[in-house]
Amino acid sequence: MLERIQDALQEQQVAITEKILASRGTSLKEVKAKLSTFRVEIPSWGFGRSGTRYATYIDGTEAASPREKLALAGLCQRLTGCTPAVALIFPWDGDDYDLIRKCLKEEGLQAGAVNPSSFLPRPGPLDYRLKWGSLTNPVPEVRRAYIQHALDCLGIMRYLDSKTLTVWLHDGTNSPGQLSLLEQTRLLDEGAQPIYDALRPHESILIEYKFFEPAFYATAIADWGRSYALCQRLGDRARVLVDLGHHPLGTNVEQIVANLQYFGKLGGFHLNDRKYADDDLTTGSVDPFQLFRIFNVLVEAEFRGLQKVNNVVFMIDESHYLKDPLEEMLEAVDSIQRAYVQALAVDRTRWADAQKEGDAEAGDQVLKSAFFDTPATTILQSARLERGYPADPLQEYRFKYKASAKRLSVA
Ligand SMILES: [Mn+2]
Repeated sequence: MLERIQDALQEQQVAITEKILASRGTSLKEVKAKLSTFRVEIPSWGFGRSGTRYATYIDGTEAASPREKLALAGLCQRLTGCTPAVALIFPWDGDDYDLIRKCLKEEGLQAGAVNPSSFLPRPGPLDYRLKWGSLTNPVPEVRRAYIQHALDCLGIMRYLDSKTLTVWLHDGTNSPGQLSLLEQTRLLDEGAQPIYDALRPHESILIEYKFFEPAFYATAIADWGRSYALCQRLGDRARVLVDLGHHPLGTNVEQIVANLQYFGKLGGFHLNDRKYADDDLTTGSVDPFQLFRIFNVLVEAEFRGLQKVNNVVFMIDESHYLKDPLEEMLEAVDSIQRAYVQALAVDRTRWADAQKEGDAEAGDQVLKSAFFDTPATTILQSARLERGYPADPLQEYRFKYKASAKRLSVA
């Protein structure tokens, strides 16, 4: 009896949803079709335990080896059907590339973007001297060694069937006298060139920017302008990576996204949320409306024929010292899909009319209505069930898998 009432209620909800979407110029079928091809990469580093600046609180349940991390990534994909690729970082993910390839295959996953790390000291020329940077290091031997590391990562990328190299440099200075700003700019442009030149036609490089940390005076790639200039100089296959937390507070991130798309230089995202600086909090946990505004630009860019949403690389980049890493990942995926659904439900005709009339109030009502009044939960649950995935992946994990999570993480 109860089940029948629930089914009837669900049917009613779906019928209302159909009506709402129709009134906005789209349909449930169309939104579900978009959702079914939408992909988010999850990072191997997102399954370890992150720390604060003061300590890392290991409780023994976190995944440590690549095998353990990829097992959780596999579970994430089985629960969401939306995360088939895993972004990797070297040398953090070790040097057993055969094992990584084997584990990816066993879990039904693909390799996502490959990240060379510029910041981890290791034996050889990339030792403690990395504290002066990688490509902008004053020591030529260190610069050459970092370029070689990036080229080695291109080799790993090909071995794992990935097509994207993602570069973030920790380079920067901590005081005005440390390095000439003109020299820093020259070293960056010159150092990045041989890495770009080694790319094959179907491969691309995404260049991430961040305005401070670990350097506190002048970061080598501090903002989207510097990343854009570098990509422009390198060539077509170099594009900008936007990490949502890497901006000064108050920055209009969706406007940066729009500009990059207009100029054909948006490569992808590192998705997370923040309150103060590069906080790496769960995507959509602090400001879901910003996430919606960004997706609104992405959907509009596709609508205008500028760039398809599926040609943007979406990667989660969060750290967590409190939440269960997989729960956090599932929460993030849900928030990202939700923002996409809300953006798909923006009434494009009504919004365009409001803009032509100069009616800011009507325009805002169109966006607010898409954000607040779209039955996103019904849409997401119905789309997931239709594809054979749990309606609520986070609850499914908490109540069906969590008891065995420890076993999974030490398998
Ligand atoms: Mn990032």
